[in-house]
Amino acid sequence: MDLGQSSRKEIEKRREEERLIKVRNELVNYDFHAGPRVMKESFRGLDVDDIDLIRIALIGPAASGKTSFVGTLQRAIGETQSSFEQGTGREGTILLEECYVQKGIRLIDTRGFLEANEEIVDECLEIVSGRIRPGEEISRDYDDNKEGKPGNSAATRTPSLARCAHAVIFVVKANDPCLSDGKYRKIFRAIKGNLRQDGYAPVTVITFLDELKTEEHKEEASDLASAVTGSSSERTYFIANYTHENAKQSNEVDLLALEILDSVLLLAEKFILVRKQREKNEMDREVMAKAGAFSFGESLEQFFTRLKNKYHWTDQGRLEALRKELRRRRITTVRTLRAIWDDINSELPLSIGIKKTLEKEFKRM
Ligand SMILES: Nc1nc2c(ncn2[C@@H]2O[C@H](COP(=O)(O)OP(=O)(O)OP(=O)(O)O)[C@@H](O)[C@H]2O)c(=O)[nH]1
Ligand SMILES: [Mg+2]
Repeated sequence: MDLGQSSRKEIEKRREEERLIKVRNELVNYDFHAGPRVMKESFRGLDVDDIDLIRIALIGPAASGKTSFVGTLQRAIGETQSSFEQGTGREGTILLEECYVQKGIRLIDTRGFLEANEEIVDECLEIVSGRIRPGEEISRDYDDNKEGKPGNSAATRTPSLARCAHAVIFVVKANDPCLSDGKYRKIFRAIKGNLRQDGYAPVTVITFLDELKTEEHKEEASDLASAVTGSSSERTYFIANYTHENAKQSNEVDLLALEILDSVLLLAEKFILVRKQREKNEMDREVMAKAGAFSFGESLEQFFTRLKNKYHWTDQGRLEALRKELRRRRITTVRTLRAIWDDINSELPLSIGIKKTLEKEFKRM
């Protein structure tokens, strides 16, 4: 290595260290109420006092590295590691565990799935919605009794937004043969479809990065994982977890783990925003219905009618498809649509003209 190369490496190393210190500092001091990642004004008029913790659920096949990822994140942020891998050859996590990351953030570590069946979809939804509580066993008695359902007694409780997960991470192992044989594709699609309706936008974390030796292997793993979990490449991350065998501190690992946490926090906040807005709309509607009055403020329907007249939109089919999709996602106000526009617009049936017009109108607001 010549001198130029070695000093370039030094500079890169220093930059990485500086970035790590900055990101770690921001995350250690993260406080949803005092300084959320989204603009604080977005929450104006919404009561979020009940959200005491941001909860992030980890979901994925058995032995994909969920518990190890919790431990990795705890180490990366500078906390004492309380989560440890269970070792290979036997099933690891069985009880649902809420793991400390920092004062306002918890990771929910779950029981990995061994097979792909419909009950797993229900189980994931029960966990995410908070109907299975930390410390409870993730019961799979339907394995013995096909009539049984997961969650049993817990299914009758309806937890509040403060109790449920606010973001979801799918954890898959790079080079897992089950990713390429299609076993999990249907199950992830079903879970994701249900989660999306509830307002979640899951990300994917691919573990075992240390076993991907070349960029091509990495790309291949990313494509495979995306095809299975349905997460786009921007929402797919890699990590080489700390394990008993690989326990040496690494700035690169710490930085990767913290950057994942950072982007997931933003999604969690957007989820809270959308759900709180929905709750408020429902409450407003109830009040209005009782008072027998029309709604004040502009609903999405009124907004579209106004724009249709203003811009002389003629493509009724496209507009109707867009309205239908927004109704399906239960987005009913202009404010909500505007807040999550950047995240969802690529998934909406939009013509270039409608997209441009909407963005122009959002800018004006
Ligand atoms: N090389 C390598 N090994 C890993 C990585 N992540 C996890 N492991 C190993 O994979 C095995 C399973 O890890 P766990 O963290 O227990 O997996 P899990 O998803 O929590 O498993 P369940 O709780 O059974 O669903 C352990 O032997 C870990 O040491 C990684 O990034 N690289
Ligand atoms: Mg585990």
